[in-house]
Amino acid sequence: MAYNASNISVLEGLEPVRQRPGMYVGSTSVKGLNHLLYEILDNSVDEHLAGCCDKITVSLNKDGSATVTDNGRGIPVDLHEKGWPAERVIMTTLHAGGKFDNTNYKTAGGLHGVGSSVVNALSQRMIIEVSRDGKIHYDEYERGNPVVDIKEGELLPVTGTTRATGTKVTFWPDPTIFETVTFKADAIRSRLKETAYLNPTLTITFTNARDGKKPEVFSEPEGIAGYVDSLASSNPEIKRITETVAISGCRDGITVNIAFCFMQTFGDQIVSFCNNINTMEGGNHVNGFKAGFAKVINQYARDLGNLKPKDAGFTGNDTRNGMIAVISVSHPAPRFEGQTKTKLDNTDVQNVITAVMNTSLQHYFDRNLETLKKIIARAELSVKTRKEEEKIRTNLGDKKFAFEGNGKLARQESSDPSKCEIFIVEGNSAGGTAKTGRDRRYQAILPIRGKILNVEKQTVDRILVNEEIKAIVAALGCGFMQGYGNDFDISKLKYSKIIIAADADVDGGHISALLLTFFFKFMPELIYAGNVYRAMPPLYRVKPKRGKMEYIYDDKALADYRKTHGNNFDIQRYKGLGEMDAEQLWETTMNPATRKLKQISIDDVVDATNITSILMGETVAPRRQYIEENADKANVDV
Ligand code: 28F
Repeated sequence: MAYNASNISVLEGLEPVRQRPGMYVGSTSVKGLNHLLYEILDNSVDEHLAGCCDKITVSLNKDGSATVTDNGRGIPVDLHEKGWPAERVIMTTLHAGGKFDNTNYKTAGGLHGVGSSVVNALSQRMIIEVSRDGKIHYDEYERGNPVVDIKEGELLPVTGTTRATGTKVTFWPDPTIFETVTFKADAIRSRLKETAYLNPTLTITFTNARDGKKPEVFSEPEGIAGYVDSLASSNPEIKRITETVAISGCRDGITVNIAFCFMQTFGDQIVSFCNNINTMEGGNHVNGFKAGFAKVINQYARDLGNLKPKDAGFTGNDTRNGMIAVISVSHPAPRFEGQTKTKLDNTDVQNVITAVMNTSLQHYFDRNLETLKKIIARAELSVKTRKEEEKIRTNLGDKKFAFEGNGKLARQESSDPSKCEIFIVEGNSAGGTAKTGRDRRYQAILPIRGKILNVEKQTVDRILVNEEIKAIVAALGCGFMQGYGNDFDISKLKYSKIIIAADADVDGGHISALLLTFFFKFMPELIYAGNVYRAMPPLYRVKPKRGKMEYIYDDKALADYRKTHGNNFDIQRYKGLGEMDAEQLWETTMNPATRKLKQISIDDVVDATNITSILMGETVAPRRQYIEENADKANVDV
């Protein structure tokens, strides 16, 4: 079709997206691919937030496309002042800057539809069907270019009549842009579940045509209280202390919903959102909640006599010992800051939170004294444990809270961090082979006793704090948590790459998940700075009758290999790194020229280990649990 002048100007609008997709969807990996779906989903959620939609369906289709439908009002199709249908303008005009280039256009309601033009540009094909005014209006695009032939001033073609209203978008991601066009269904499921918790009157139905299972319905009328309950029941080893408390409030157009409960463990787990966006780096809503909660608990503790006038008050941490909380804020004009644009920067949200604390929370405690007393008792326990820590630190004298190694580290020769790598290898056998196979000029090996992490049902922290963590922290040389004269300082890191080399099996996955959660919880800067990697050892070694031996790294690659080699080749499945000899380990997993490494990003950690185990149960502050149980021994080696 001949594009006239007005099309050209609109067309140019999308060109930057295809030139630099990473600016708009973060990456062209499966994460960026899933992000396309989330952009479309967000538009339907915005229609829900506008109070006009209560059903959304998401389906991954057999032909690789994805379809999202909502029963909202339907994208407007009347002519826009540019002379084109509003839907066409929305789908072909690039709105305020890219999501990932510091200008954040995501808000609740009103601005919806802004992400769909990005999806359009990055899809080899996209079909829009709008049910509105009794008709189904149809539009279609290829790589952002309209293929439905209408002239300026004309309306979209109508392909049917309907009494329903809503929007249906089907898109085929562009394989020339994305490394893969296979959506990651699990990540989508957890996103839909999270969206359902944050929107209690919304029902989301998910169909994955590829797995032939029946549709899954995500509907969480309990809202974030249900979210807290699901987090609380995710670690069966940890018992619940209180029921789930739900409080809320609204002021100056800002709505705050908070739910929390207390568990028999240390540390807190606070998951926070603003306008359905996971504010992973926290922000003023989280800070406001922490400060407000501590103030209320201290006030009650004094009123009830738990704290004498001369006593110091509870610290914020004391009052949140074992807390699980979900904070969901809706804000008309949010500002996201931080390294990954997931920190809420608005200050006006603080006084709304304080108001909620001083009314809704106090009303609850006044009517549920038992719950309040349990929380105060947790705070008192925390103070007692802290005093034990003080005692231990003083009898440690001024000796730094040193993490001495356990003698298992095979150091490299160079002392230039920018060149050095450390392999944290699971299992002593693989550790030995790695020491032999490595390039000792730059590569250090630290074997960790993989199996011990899976030993019966001990909580991880008590195990890790004794052996593995001390050895890892000592080897990295950049300190640990704040406090104990050993503060984390990334500038002291001795390695540019920290490579977790674990088996590709379930145990290996568990080990690397635990190490990732440890790094994420106690040394997140290592992940933000991109220092953490996971070695991706091959799963198979294949040798055709005639032809050279090859390494196969995943089942998809094996399927492809079978397509070209039929079945006439020998195959060896690697169950663990320990099965390789030094030469193979070097070739497949350590040689920078041939190995495969996966650089760990923050969402890998979230995906891989499910936010729950990161901040809860398995990786609570290791020292506290250990000291709490061993405080009576004189020379506790913390
Ligand atoms: C499957 C994806 O995109 N749903 C959408 C609407 C509804 C309206 C709308 C969208 C430009 C910026 C106003 C309808 N009637 N699902 C979707 N549903 N966009 S996207 O308006 C976009 C205009 O805001 C809508 C009255 N007001 C708004």
